[in-house]
Amino acid sequence: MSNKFKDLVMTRRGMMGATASGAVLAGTGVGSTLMSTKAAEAAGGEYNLAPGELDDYYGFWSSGQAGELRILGVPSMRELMRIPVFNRCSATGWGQTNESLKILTENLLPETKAFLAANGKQTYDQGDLHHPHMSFTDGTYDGRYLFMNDKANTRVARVRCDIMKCDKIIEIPNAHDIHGLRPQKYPRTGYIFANGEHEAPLINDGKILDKPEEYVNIFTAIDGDTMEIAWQVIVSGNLDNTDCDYHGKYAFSTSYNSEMGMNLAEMTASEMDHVVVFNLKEIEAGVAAGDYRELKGVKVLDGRKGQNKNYTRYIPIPNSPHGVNAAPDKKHIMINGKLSPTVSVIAVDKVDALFADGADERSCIVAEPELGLGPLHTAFDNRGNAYTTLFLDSQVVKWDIAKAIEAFGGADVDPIVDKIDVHYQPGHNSTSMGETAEADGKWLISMNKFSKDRFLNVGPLKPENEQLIDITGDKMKLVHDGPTFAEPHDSIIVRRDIVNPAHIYERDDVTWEDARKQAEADGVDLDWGHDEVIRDGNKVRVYMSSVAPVFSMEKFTVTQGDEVTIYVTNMDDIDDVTHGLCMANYGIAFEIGPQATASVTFIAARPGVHWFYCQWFCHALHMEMRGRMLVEPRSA
Ligand code: RUQ
Ligand code: CUA
Repeated sequence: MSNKFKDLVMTRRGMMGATASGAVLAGTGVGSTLMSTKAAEAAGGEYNLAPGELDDYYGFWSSGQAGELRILGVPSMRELMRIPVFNRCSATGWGQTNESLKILTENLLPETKAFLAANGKQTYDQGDLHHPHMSFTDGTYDGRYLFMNDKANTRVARVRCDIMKCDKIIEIPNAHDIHGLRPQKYPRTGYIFANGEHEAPLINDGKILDKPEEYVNIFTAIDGDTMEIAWQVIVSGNLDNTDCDYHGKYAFSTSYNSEMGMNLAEMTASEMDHVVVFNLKEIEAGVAAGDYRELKGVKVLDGRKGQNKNYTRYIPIPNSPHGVNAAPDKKHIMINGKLSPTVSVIAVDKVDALFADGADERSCIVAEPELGLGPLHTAFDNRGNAYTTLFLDSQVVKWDIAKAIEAFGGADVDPIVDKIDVHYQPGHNSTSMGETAEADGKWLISMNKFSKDRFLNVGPLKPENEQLIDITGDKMKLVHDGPTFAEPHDSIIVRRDIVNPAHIYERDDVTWEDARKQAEADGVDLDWGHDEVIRDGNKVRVYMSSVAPVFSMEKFTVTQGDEVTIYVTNMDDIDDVTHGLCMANYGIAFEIGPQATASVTFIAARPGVHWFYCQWFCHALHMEMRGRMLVEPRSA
C-alpha cells in the first residue's frame, strides 16, 4: 500500500474498532457485538482503505441484465463509475444524445433496424452484459480498450479506456446471442473471440423453423482495432464460454449441448459434451484460400464435426462444461465441469498433435481433478494454484495444478489445498491480474448469485453478493461482502498503473466529429465560446457553450413543430467540472464533460416557455445555471 500514513491510520482504526465494540457490549446485544468484533479484526486488513486513500487495482465489472459496465476499486470494493453500454442512462443521456445514438445504431443490421422501426424504436434499450475483458499486448493488459458481449441482442461493444466511454457497438450477423467473449492475448488484441450460444438455421428467415437438425452455431472473430468481423466458423453443438492460449494459436469454446437438444432432457442426455478447439492459422489459411461462403458480408467457414477440416477439433469433456480459463503459466487451459465435479486440464503443447497427427482428442487432457459440486469458473495466482467456484457447494476450492497433473498420472497426491465457504452460489471469480501472464496472487473476488440473510432485507428482490478473499496466505480469508444490484456477472482486476484515463476531454475527440462537421458547415467555431441559432427550413440548430455557472445563451426561440438540435460545448477545462443540459418537460437530459461537445435532437412539439437547466452539480451557482427555450405556437 502506498500510503505513508498507513500505520498511523490502521492503529487509529483499530482503536476505534475496540471502542465501538465496548460501546456495543454495554448496549445492543449479540448480533451487533459480532459485527463490531469483525470490524475490529478487519482493521488489520489492507482492504479497508482510509478516506481519500486510493485502491491498488481497477476492477471492471459486468452488470448482467442491467446492461452497463461498472468500475470498482479493488480491494476497497467501492463502486467508482458506471459506464452505460447496452442500457439507457438518465444521468449521462446515453441513448438520447446524437453521439450515443450513432454508436447504438450505426452497426445494427438492416433487418434489425427495420424490426426496431416497426416497434417504434431506433435501437434496443436493454442488453445482457456478461463478460468484460481488456485488450492485451504480449500476454498482459495494455490499457487500450475493454470489450464486452450482449447475450440478449447478439452484440459486442468496446469501451475506450482513455475516456471510459463506449465508442463502438456492433451486431454480429449469422450468430445468435453472443455469450462467451475473450480478446486474443498474444501477440496482441487482435481478435475478439465471441461465442454464439443459441443454435438456429444458418439463414434464419423463417423458411426453416422447427427442424433442429438443420440448426447450426457460429463462432466469430472480430478485429478489435476496427470492430469489423474477421471471419466466422460454423460448429456442431452450442457454444458457452471461450478463452484462448498465450501463443496466438488456438481458441477454445465449451459446448454444454453437444446433443443440439431443444429441451433440458435432450440437452443433458449424453455423458460427454465437448470443447471446440479453433486453429487460428488454419482458419486464416482457409479464408485466404477462399474456402468459405459469404453470408451477410461475412466469410463463414465450415468447422462442423464430420467436415474433417483442420479448422476445428472436438475434445470430449464430461457433461455440460461451462467456464474456460487459460492459466498464467501459458501452458494450461481449464475446462470447468458444471454438471461434472471435475475440471479438465488441457495442455496447450499437446494440442498441435490433434491437428497434425490426428491424435486421440483426449490425449491433450493432462489432469481432471474432482473438486466438488458445480465447478463453473477458475481463477489463478502466481504460485501454481487454481481457484474454482463450486456453484452447488457454495464454495471456492483452491487446488495445486502440478499436483492435479501428478494425480492424473497415478501418483497418490491430493491437489486440493483449501476450501472456503462463500455466500452463496458463486458463478464467476477473478483474481488480481489473474487472466494475464502477470497474475499476482493477492485478491480473489467470488461473484455470488444469492445473498440471503447477508444484508438487511430490502424486499423480495435481494442484492447479489461479491466477496473479497485474501489469497496471499495458504488459507483463503474472506474479508469483505459487497452487495450489488443486478448482476455482477464477471469481472477483471487490473493493476492501476496499466489504466490511465484522461482528466478532461481533448477538444478534437472523435466522439463529436459529426457535430464539428455540422458546425463548420454552419460557420460556427466549436472551439471558442459560441452562441448561435441557425435556421434551415424547419430545422433549427442551437449552438451554445457553457462555463460554470452559465450557458452562453439565456434564451432562444423556435417555432412549434421545428426539429431542434441543441449542441452544447463545455468550455470549462478543469478536472471534474461536468455540466449537463436538461430540458424540462421535454424528456431531455445529458452530460457534457469538461471540453466535450454533446447534442440532442427533438421536435419542439410543445409551445410555451420551457426552462433548460444544468443538472450536473458544477458550481455554488449551479441552480442559477439555466435558460429558456421559447416555443412560438405555429400559426395554422
Ligand atoms: S457465464 S456463471 Cu455468462 Cu459468464 Cu458463467
Ligand atoms: Cu453547470 Cu451545474
